Amino acid sequence: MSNATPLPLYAIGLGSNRRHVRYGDPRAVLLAALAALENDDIEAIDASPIVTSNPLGPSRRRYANAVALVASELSPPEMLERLQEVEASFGRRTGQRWGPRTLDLDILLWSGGAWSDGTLTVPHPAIERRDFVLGPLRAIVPEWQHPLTGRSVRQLAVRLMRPKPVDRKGSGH
Ligand code: A4P
Ligand code: MG
Repeated sequence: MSNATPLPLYAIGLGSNRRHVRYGDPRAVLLAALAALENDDIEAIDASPIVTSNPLGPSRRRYANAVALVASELSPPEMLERLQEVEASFGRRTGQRWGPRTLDLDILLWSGGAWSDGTLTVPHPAIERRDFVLGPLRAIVPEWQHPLTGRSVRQLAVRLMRPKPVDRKGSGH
């Protein structure tokens, strides 16, 4: 088989703020999820260190987050379906938005560019506001350019960390 055309790449965000009965604490959940992501259609290329942070939103449990770089020919909707299967296999409960979850998998970036179809938006619209996404992303793909703004992950991370001229409290997500 020829490898002339490189496979498209995806950056997948992983988050957990609940123990799993078998795998253990959120860190262990993410390590298990990284392994579960790989299959015939999805090749693992790299994974970031795991970071922990306070929850954004109403949940009170701390999160573990990481980013995986994978290669796959799946389309974004096919990838989303696959991620939702993995979430379900980890006992993800649906219902409460932003509630505690054993495993949350988001498509952050896709080398094919942008995708938007009503149920799926790629790049993930909240990337630029979330240090728990940009930190791990920067550790593995600092030069990846956001297809809509042309800014690299490194630039986005620097922008987010830069002190704001007016530090308004409770400015939302
Ligand atoms: N969807 C649209 N675009 C995407 C995409 N790029 N990747 C749709 C994945 N899904 C996407 O997601 C709801 C629907 O979003 C999906 O069915 C899909 O069609 P969900 O995961 O079921 O719901 P959710 O996660 O509760 O809501 P949402 O808005 O996706 O929340 P987020 O953005 O995932 O944030 N704090 C810390 N510290 N760390 C975290 O990881 N995560 C959240 C949840 C809140 N606070 C957090 C963290
Ligand atoms: Mg999600």
